[in-house]
Amino acid sequence: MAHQMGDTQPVNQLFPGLPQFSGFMKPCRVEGDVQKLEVQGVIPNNIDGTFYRVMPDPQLPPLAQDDPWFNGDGNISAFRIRNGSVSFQQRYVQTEKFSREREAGRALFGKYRNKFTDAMKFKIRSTANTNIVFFNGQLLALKEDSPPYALNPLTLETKGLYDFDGQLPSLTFTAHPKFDPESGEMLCFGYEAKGDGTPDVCYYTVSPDGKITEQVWLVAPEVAMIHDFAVTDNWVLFPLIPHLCDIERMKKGGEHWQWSPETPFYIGVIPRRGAKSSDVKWFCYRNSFPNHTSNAFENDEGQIVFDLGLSEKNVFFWWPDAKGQAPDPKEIHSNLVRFTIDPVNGTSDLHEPQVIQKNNTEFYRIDNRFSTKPYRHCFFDLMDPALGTNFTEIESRLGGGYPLYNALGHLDIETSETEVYYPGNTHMVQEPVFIPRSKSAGEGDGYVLALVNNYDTMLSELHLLDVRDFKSPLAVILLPLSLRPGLHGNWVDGKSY
Ligand code: V55
Ligand code: FE
Repeated sequence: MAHQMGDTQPVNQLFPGLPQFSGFMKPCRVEGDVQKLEVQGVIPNNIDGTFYRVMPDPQLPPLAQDDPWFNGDGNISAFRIRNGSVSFQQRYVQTEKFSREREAGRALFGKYRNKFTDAMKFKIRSTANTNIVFFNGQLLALKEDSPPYALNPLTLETKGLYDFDGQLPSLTFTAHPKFDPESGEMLCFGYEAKGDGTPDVCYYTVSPDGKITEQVWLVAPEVAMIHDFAVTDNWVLFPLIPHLCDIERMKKGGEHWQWSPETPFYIGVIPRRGAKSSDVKWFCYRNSFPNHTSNAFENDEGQIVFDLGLSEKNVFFWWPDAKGQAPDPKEIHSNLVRFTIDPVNGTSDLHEPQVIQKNNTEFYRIDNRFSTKPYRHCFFDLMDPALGTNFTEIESRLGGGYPLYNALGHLDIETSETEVYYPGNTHMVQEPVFIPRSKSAGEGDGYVLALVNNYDTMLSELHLLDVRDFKSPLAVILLPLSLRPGLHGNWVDGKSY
């Protein structure tokens, strides 16, 4: 097409014609609200609260053509459920990146976690696109390369970057903080905590009123990604993903991460309270990819029981190894496994873990009242092609860039039985959240809520399940638009805000 007269610098106003920007992966870019979403079925009146979740959702075509899904701007969805009705609200986190690019009307931000590829100097490179948690009266929008952004939970307005009133010891803050169900503490860490390419890890805890309490600095054996972690009553575990950072590669415009098939899967373990840097023990298992954690706790022998997803292959296939090799996404499987670790007398080589759910699963969620404690119930996304998904019909609408799951699972760890909720032949599920039936309900007694992509209507739906009757939904809540696949979200009880 011809440029109009007077155009000096034509700005690209089209997203690249690549899988990660096509089909259901088409950027949503919507901000606004919809009152009283359509509801098929009935939402119980005792459900009162908000489901917050975040999706990477580039507001503008990226500088890098093949920009990965993980680099999009964080756009927060809030589903407020009360008296059997649902209202929907969505708003971008006003990060420095988002605001500068909005002002310029074009992308200025370069590659994923590579500041050397930016078109301007950013103080903070957070895209705030990975998790949204509620703590001490505000929402925190998280990206593991930066401090959190604080948001107003009622309006989703961005208040600004949040450094805990100057107390934040690390340059970075995990996207997967844990919450002690009894003390209300938030347990956190940052890796590359002294800047890009540094092996430093900082573990820190925050009291319910926002005071930093514990603070321990560690040095990791590699500059590796530490995406999720786990905590027990007395220990903290850091699983290192064998994706390594090389600052020299970054300076040449390369990727932040490269898969390293030679690197073992390390787990760093430190005491939860009063630890010194020298207390860290590094345990090793053969090269594999640690996915999201389910939970960890201590058994009667004082050993750590650590449950997480584990894959033999490089799950982040868009960041290949040094030879440029990466697995076919269809061949990436993750199983829920259980490592048993003796933090005091154990040798560095870990025993073979027990597979506690053998299917291809991810995005494990629990009844958070049992976080850090012995637990029995685990909810997750599951991919089982035998369930009947019509892949030929939906192939062209899936879009690319992330693994897909076609069902939700509920594992009873005591009986080893899994119940499956299969939403339909043209549906894929996003991460579930668990909602307790009441404050006094037993573990796992409650509801499960998850966003579902409907590739027939090309619209999003929220499916609400009762754990007591997991196979069919209580309610399907219909959205008038499609929400891009997201990462993480959390349920916040209506009495909290
Ligand atoms: C993850 C997601 C990220 C990221 C690092 O799911 C790890 C894992 C959406 O961004 O930057
Ligand atoms: Fe995650």
